[in-house]
Amino acid sequence: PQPKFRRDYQPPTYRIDHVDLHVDIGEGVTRIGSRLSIARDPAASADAPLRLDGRAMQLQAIRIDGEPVPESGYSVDAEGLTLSAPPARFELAIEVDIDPDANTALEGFYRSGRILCTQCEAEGFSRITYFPDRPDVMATYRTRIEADAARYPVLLSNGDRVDHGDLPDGRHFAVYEDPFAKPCYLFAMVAGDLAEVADTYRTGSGREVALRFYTDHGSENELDHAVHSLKQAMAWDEKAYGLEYDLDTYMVVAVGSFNMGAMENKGLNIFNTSCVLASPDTATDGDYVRVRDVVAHEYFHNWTGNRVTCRDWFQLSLKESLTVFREQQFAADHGSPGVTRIEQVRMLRDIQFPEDAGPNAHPVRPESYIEMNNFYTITIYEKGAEIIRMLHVILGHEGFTRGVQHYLSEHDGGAVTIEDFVTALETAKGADLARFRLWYSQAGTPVVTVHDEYADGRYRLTLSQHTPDTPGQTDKAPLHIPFGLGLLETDGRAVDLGERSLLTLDQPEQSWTFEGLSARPVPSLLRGFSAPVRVEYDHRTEDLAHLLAHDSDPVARWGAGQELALAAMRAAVAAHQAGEALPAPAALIEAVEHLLSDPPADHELLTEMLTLPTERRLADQYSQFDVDAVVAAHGHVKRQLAVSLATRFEALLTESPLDGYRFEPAEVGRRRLNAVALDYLAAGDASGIDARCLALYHDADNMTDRMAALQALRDRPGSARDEAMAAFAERGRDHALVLDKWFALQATSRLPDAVTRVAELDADSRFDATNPNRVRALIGSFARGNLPGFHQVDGAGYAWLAGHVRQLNELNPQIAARLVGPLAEWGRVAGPRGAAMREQLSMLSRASLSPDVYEMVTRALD
Ligand code: B3K
Ligand code: ZN
Repeated sequence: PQPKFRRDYQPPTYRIDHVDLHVDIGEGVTRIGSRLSIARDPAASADAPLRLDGRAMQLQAIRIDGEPVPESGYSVDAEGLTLSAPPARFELAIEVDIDPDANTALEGFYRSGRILCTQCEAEGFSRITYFPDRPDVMATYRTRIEADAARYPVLLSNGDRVDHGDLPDGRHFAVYEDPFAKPCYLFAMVAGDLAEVADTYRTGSGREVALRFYTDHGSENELDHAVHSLKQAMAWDEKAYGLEYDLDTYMVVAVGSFNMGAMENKGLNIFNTSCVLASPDTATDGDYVRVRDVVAHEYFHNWTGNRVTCRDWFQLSLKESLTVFREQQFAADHGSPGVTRIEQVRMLRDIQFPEDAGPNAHPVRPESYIEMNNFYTITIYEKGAEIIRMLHVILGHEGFTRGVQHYLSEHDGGAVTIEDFVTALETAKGADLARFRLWYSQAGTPVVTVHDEYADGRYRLTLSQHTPDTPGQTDKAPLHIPFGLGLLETDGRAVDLGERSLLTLDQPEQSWTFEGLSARPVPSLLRGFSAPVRVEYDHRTEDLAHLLAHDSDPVARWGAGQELALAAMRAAVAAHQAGEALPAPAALIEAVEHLLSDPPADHELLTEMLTLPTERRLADQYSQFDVDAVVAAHGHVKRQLAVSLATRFEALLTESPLDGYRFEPAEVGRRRLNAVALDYLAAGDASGIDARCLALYHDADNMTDRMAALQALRDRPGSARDEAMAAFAERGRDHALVLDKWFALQATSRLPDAVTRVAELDADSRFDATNPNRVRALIGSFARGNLPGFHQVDGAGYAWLAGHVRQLNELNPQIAARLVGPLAEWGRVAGPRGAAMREQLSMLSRASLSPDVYEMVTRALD
């Protein structure tokens, strides 16, 4: 497979203004008839060929302006169809046959259980019909679907239904029109026997929008939260950005087999059930948050993505990062802003930083790709959103909001670039973002090194920056880094820094001096996580304890606790490697005890502060990490904390209210705090903990408490665990998402013989390799969430994963490619393990691979 390059972009030679689709769903085969209104770019030469993409389809007929095209007029290959010299303006009619039942890749038109549905982003439309499958070809669509009325009573496509009726032989049809020109990746259709939940929303300008949610019969009672979230999102976008919804209907369909979370098709979103269904009995508080935020995210795409879309896929972050940032703003307005931010920072550090330091490091605007689906990464999404957040900080809230509004009105209906976006913000605000743009082109996490000195009332702070080399990129230029700063006095009060609470670091090295201080201040660095950088500073332990006790910035306060814990864990790693007894984390215990004696009122914030850095974060502290030492050190610090503060954790536990589950901040905070306390009590082997967890499991009236009990029992062999797990499997019998949780618990359990256990599970009749959620629950959770199991010293975990990559390479290349990631980290794993991981990759590289897996494997081996 050959890569595509950003620099090779050429505008389309032919425009397609309108698409008329006739979809005839039959037994096995589906016939797609398309009529395309096409016009050549006046600047192009008269003999310019027209290239249409198309895969996995059988061409049945092709006509230009009603006349069959002779065989000499076109050619077909495995990737598409070329018309040698079509007229300047014409109507092209094509008929193809496709087979949704044979489509296990879940791209294009495919079956999910009893539902037929589409997924076109990034390049799935060319599995439905021949078409220029690129986002800068925008057309209006009219779609007529016909199918058996009993099997597929509900027929949906983008826009408004303009006609429908019965046909002979028990068939029926529906016609949809979408008045907004759109790229084909936003096309969608659905056919199935679906339950509907309907509601309405009145926009600020008084238009009534019909909201229709669809799901398999039996789960319609799990849609209330998503419907409510959608209305919140619609209202929020009006208030925050002045943006209203633009069609008369907004439809959402839940499907059980879906490669990602959800898809923002115009007027007809398609969702993974995991991101739309929620009920107290089946979804945790975390799931409720995710559903709310994904529903909002897809809705926000209607402006940032649909009304203004991407010129080409190298610009993916244009729509994704801005939409993620808008989602983050929405989330902060509907929960605890500090906690939402802390969770974003945790994810960046745990997952994005390692990606940016490994073989898959790529700029937020990549220069090349082989398979676009491989680029829906945490870097494009979350680092991209951090770039938008920095723009928000630099331009200020008003300036940024006006800039986005200006961008949307200037480019409405267009397919544009990241450069167009940055320019629009510059124009609106009159700012110069020349150096800032480097964030889009340079990969790698910048390191900001901090030095400070204090004498005679003067505090001098020096920041220097450096971005490490990444594959294909060396010698990076200094970036424009907004650096949030606080200085705390000995009594915990903050020095008033005025404008200098936000420093601009845009040189290799810069210094700032603060005068008139009565004592050496404690620096609170990178407040709010104002830039996606690593900070290197030789923290004093007492400074960290001071920040944990007093910092008014929740992110820096939480971060200080994380640093304290990491220091304790690093000391334990060193001792483990030296064969010495692991030291007691005295400073950490003291700081946490102090915290618990005067805890913040926000229970969610307290929970974050009590949650230790993950093993991943600890591993990320080393250029190469020692698996055994990391696992031992992490476990040791947690146990020590648990044992020393057992009575404190005990005191945090509270009873659930008797009036049932409510998804509201105070209750969420209470449940989270309970869960973390229970987790510590289990880690510290508190007496009676098993019985207590089992009782909580049985008494719980909601999934959050039930999961807290199961998680605490997960690594504890014994009858309580067995009983709870068996009861939970039983609950999952009729609910796929619950059973996914059961699989994930098994896969992440630290009980011995992890590989044997997961291998048994994939032979279990409930495992289904064609269902991405189940694959993620078992295989993804094991490879990413079970450090000792995956890295079992005989290499069995690596071999097991590689076997699944091989199997999925045939079934679902997109999912297979995602599972290469854990093996691609081989360079960071010390000792023979790293070599064994690499060996699995090179064996994979000799197999016949899909472009998706090929790209990930070759990058990992480079
Ligand atoms: N835009 C989709 C993701 C499509 C992924 C294609 N492999 C969902 C989202 O970001 O909202
Ligand atoms: Zn998105």
